[in-house]
Amino acid sequence: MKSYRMFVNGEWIDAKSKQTREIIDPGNSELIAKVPESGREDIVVAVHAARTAFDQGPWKNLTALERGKFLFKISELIRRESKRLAELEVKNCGKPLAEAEFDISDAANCFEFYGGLATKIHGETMSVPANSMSFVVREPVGVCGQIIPWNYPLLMASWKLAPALAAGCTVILKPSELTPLTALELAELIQEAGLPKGVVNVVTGPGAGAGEELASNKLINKVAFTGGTVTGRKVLEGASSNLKRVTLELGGKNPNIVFADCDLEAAIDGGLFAAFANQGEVCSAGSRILVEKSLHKSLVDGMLAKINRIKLGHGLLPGVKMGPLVSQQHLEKVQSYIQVGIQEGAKLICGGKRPEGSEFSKGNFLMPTIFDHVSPQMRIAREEIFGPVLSVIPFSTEEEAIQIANDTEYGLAAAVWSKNIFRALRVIRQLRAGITWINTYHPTFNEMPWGGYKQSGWGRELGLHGIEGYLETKQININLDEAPINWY
Ligand code: TXE
Repeated sequence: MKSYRMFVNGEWIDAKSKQTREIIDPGNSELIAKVPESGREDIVVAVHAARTAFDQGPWKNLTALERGKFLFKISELIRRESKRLAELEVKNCGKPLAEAEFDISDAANCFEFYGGLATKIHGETMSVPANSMSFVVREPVGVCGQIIPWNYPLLMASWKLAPALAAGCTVILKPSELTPLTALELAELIQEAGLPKGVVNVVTGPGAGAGEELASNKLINKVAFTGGTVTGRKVLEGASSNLKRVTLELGGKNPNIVFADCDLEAAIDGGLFAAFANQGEVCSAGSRILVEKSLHKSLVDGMLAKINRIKLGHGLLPGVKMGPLVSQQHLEKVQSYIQVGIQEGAKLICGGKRPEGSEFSKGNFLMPTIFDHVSPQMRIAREEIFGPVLSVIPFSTEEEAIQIANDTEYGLAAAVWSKNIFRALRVIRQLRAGITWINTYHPTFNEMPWGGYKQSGWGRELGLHGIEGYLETKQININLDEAPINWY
């Protein structure tokens, strides 16, 4: 058991209240760490540090190349520590080791991508009258509050920090109170990389108090949030205090549309991976499979034949493909949705309960669950469950598939399986979602924008788009005539 402190203004400190929170391994209920439980007053201290570092510090005045080199260094240190970070991620949030290894490597890539992008932030010039010059410069938006969730702790920290730092911003990052450990380890690496004090501050604490202060504090210029849609709305309300810039990456109820002319084996595989990777605790999870009626039975039978290959267990055990849910409370929420599905009359065809065996008794395990014959109006087809629960919804025509797919308040991700490229692209163009796939599910790249339509959020992370949210735009007009204009 390790006792952590939090990283503020280049120093490691406790919460003012001295309160701590116990961090539990969701796979065996063991106490793995204690972290400071900060409140509003601790956020205020961190905000002052970030404000001073932005207003007076050297960070924003470094050349882009110098900032970029810091990001390359952070990337290198993440790679050096990748084994330890991956194992810690598994212990803290439950995911299988292979998935955590992927996340850590992706986090390193993210810092590298934005390290390179730092030197490619350019302004504009325009054609103007001969007696003037006019151009546009991009400047860092300022002090950023960043609030992240528990499903991809280090990766989400990286998606938030890397573009902000590349742009020249300073940051107060708050990881989820459930999964703060790899963010604190990252802060140590950032310290080792030698960033000036106050540029990155990592504060641990709950949404109530600490998170609310980050959203509403008037010295903060921008808040970036990933989490549930209900919380996103509260962050937005808080941000209205000073009309700070806001980006939101929220939930999804993503349609994975399977046409009869697809490669069936690939769709079976892709359907399971879409729904059950990371225990289904993924905003972009393919939690609704829409299947053409003529393929319905074959797809369902195929998934049932393969589902036992999803080996459950503690994420550090060899061969495990699905770990525990992040917390007892979250497990109960997902279980309650299974009861809702049964009551609504959907047909539970596998899972729906906790696995048997003493090795599972102390963790928040839940079997991968599939409901068949789900109607689009059922709650399990409309609400984000954020666990290993898949709804199968049959459809008859392409038009009906599109209609069902778009009949949701969310618009994060969507996929189409078909060998007919005309149909696949035609359907994709009709879907109201920000991240889409054809004949695959989940792969995404640091170079590509991530974010949703409708209530799945505001703005985009990653890629060239991802840095936009951390930049202001200033026009500079220069008069080349020395004489007064004599307007009056
Ligand atoms: O997330 P929250 P929770 C969805 C998923 C899940 C539901 C609730 O459906 O079941 O959200 O999960 C901080 N002001 N997603 O409760 O509350 C909190 O401390 C400011 C989707 O764990 O959204 C944490 O750091 N901050 C999702 C972060 O917000 C507040 C990932 C996320 O917590 C706050 C996770 C407040 N009032 C859950 N309240 C995705 N899109 O990937 C909480 N927080």
